[in-house]
Amino acid sequence: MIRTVATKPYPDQKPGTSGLRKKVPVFQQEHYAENFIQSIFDALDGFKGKTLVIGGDGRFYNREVIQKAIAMAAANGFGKVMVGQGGILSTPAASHVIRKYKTFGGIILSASHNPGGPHEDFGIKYNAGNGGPAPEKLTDAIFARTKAISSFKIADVEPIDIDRIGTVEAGGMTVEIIDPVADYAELMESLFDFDALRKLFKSGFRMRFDAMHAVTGPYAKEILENRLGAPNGTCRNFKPLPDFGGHHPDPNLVHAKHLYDEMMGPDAPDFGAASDGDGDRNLIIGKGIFVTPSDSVAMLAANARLAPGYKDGLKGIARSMPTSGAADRVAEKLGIGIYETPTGWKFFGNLLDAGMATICGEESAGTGSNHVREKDGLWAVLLWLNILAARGESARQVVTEHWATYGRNYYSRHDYEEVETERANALVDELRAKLGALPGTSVRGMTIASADDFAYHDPVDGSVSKNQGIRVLFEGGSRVVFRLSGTGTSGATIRVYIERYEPDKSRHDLDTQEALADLIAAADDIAGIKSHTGRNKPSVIT
Ligand code: VG1
Ligand code: CO
Repeated sequence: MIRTVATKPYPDQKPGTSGLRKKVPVFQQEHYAENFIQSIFDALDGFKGKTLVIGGDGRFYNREVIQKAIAMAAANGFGKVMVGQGGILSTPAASHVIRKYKTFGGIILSASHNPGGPHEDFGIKYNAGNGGPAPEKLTDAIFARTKAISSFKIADVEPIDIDRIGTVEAGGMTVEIIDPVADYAELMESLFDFDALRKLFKSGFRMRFDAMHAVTGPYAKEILENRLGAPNGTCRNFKPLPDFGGHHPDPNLVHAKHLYDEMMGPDAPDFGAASDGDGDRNLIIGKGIFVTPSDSVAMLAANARLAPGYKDGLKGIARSMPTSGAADRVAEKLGIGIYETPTGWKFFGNLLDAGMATICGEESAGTGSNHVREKDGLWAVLLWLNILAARGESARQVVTEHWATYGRNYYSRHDYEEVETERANALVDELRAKLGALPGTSVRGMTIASADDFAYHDPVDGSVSKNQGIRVLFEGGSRVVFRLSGTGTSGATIRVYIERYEPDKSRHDLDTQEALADLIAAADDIAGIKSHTGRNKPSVIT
């Protein structure tokens, strides 16, 4: 029943910031998905008879690859797989299932915020037994294996009915189809004050949650409407679709503009939120006020004790390097540790496992805590709601009071998408070459204090990750950061992160782009973005 199939390596299966992401037609090449899955198994040790979790964000090609993964898990000796019904498991829910049932690990099929469909994106990532993304050591081993693979193992089994909850046998292995929402909803109930949230909605609090036709729909519907009594219609676009309705399931100000417009409109609900393709990101918009993700991390950390799950306080806060320093000020005030990691959730795992950090966040709309080992969109939304309920205040009040207490970190990210790879590389190479000469020089009247290529020394396992983003720091604490995206599937995406700290309360109501105008101009002077890319404005401004 088990076949060993000869195969040839593909040279391009290097996992990026979060797993392997490619266009669907690339994944549909002969044995492409099988090669990568076998390479994951080959890079692991000791899983014979153990359990593997499998799920995805419901995008096009999800069901096909789930069947392959089940048949390959059986052939490779796993004892059991747990699969989300319909092939659905949000990234945070998968992380929770891995942890709750103490499984060996999990395979999550997702390209997150990237679009889906026959010509759009697909992705595969592996999460380890702690529920977190494979650390770099493992992704390096997987990549090495993909370049040498010559065969894979697969069991000849009939396709499993993944829509029916229950347990079946396949290729000598147990296959359990599980409710994708139940365990996760129960976890949320253990962390947040659901009674207070029910009261909030009962009092007429109005909310809009946009699931963007992605995986969070069933979770949001169950938790917000069924369990918390938010009125029917609170959740929009809640049915996961293989092509996300033709949109990008990316909760930013471009792709969730309808939500932004509604929240800025005359009849805006009290609170608006959205999540991405695989449910790990969050967009937070209060009535008439957008909350920058970097601020959101800081505000959630500052108020976390108001939620039952965090009533004893936080051990520490971790943020990715490009994320603003707003969280640092909170950590300082709370007297707890603050850690600065490279971009990507895999770098938070050790800090969470070691109990050094409780809340982690990224500027890219990712926030999470030690309840799982992934960022978690709905968790962030529920923590915000819990804070609003406990304080009896609006999002605007929470935000403005936070700025008054800590000062405001004006912050924006400019993305230049689908730039020709050679041009993007040239920009980075040139910038790298002149880093040493920048300190002491002046741009637009601002003096550069230091410039480097960020390297991370993991305080837990001592590993070092180099070239994680170029930082240019100015005297007075402002900075610009440049890095190339590791999640795109066509050309290169250049990300420019711009930050300025403003302690003066009377200057907290400026337009963000205006407040950062001199730094934005300086970034172009320093890196020659316009001349290298041939673009005169970014594709996306957050
Ligand atoms: C982006 C974000 C990063 C995030 C990653 C995965 O990576 O910047 O913060 O962890 O996506 O998120 P990059 O390399 O494109 O900048 V998700 O929601 O796409 O799994
Ligand atoms: Co995501």
